[in-house]
Amino acid sequence: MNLTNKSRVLFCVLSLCFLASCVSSDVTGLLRAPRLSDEQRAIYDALSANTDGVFTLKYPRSGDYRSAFLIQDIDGDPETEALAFIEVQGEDGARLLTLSVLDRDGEGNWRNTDDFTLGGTDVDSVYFSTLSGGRTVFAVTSVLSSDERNASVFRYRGGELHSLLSRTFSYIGVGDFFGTGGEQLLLVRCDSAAKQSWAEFYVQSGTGLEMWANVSIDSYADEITDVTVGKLNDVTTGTMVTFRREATDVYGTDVLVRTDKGIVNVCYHTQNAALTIRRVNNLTELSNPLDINNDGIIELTGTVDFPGYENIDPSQRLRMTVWRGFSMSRFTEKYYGYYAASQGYVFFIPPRWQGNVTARLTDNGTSIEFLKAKRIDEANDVVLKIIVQPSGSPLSDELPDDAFFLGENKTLKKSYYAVTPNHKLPLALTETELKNAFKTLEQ
Ligand SMILES: [Ca+2]
Ligand SMILES: [Ca+2]
Repeated sequence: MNLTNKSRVLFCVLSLCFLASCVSSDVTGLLRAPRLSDEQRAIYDALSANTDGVFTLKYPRSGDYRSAFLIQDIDGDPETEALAFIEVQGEDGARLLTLSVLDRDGEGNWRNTDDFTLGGTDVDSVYFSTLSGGRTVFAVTSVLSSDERNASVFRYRGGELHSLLSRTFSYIGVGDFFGTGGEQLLLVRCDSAAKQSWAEFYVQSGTGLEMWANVSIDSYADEITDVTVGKLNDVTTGTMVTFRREATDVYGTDVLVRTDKGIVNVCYHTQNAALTIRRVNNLTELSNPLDINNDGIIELTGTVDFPGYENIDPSQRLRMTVWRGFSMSRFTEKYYGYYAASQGYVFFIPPRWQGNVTARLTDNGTSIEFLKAKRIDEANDVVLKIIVQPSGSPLSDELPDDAFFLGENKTLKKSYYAVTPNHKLPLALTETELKNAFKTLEQ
């Protein structure tokens, strides 16, 4: 979005916030509103003329476009058109969520040209894209119920709206998902009853939309929680779809890449699937695919128990995150670590600790102690404690004088200190090892 459009949208939001409060009370007063531009007033009048003045503005709940009026060029002619989201009363008294398109006539006056009844009660979000075609198409998503949304995709040509697609979905996105240079529309759809999920990619064709690729997603996925697009290695851009399995605390990520056989899910029904499973609980946070070492390549994540937790109830197990790279259809381990997104940092387990050191949370979960493996209850074997302090506050009395400053997360205003109770323990880390292992996660 360029600055001009941004200011337009902002203006619409400001104006329409005002409009919304007046729409059912005093239209005459509204027309005298000094903040209403001539264009805004003309569009509002055209909408009123088409609905006998009985309508309610509906604001998209999320996304980049939050106004009930969107002024955009949607057909490729030099002029802008207006999309309006309103609720009107149908003949049987039902409330109809309606997309109304307004355009200028030959004399430059705004008038309604077409309407479309969207399913559902509220507009969720709006997307504009050329979808690898010459001209803009747009998608409007609407809320059908608390857990169901519908996407409608349109093209506007010759003064008419053409509906190209209408489908329920779990996730919608528009972007260049595989580094091909053109944009696709992605709908991920989960049918948990049938235990089937799909990632459907659409592009524009001469007559409408065509499905560019359709890939199966994990059979147990029932909610899409994250979609990350990025480089998996020097030659591959992939789309990583993170899902929750059947409302449990188990999450996984399917990795979609473009091959000479088309778009392929390298995790589906392969051994790779288990490597992206994350089991989260009150002690273990969910880690999404991320470029954890800032080299431009995304790392995929999985979880494993810290040593010694194997026989403890799963809800009480502290788990390590494993970061893996992807190349030649295989995942390879890169790092193990304690991922503390809410505290704003990650601590990578040094290689000589692996299998030899476990961990436990202390101080209401804000601090972590690392200690010799299989001795979770032995306080004397703590080789490192990481303490989180609010930045800028006087240091806690509990922080020893020799605490080592690890870093600061300026976004979260937190500072991190390493305390090594016994430097003589063979597993104690040097300052260099500490610096290499610690990383803040700036938002
Ligand atoms: Ca136009
Ligand atoms: Ca990386």
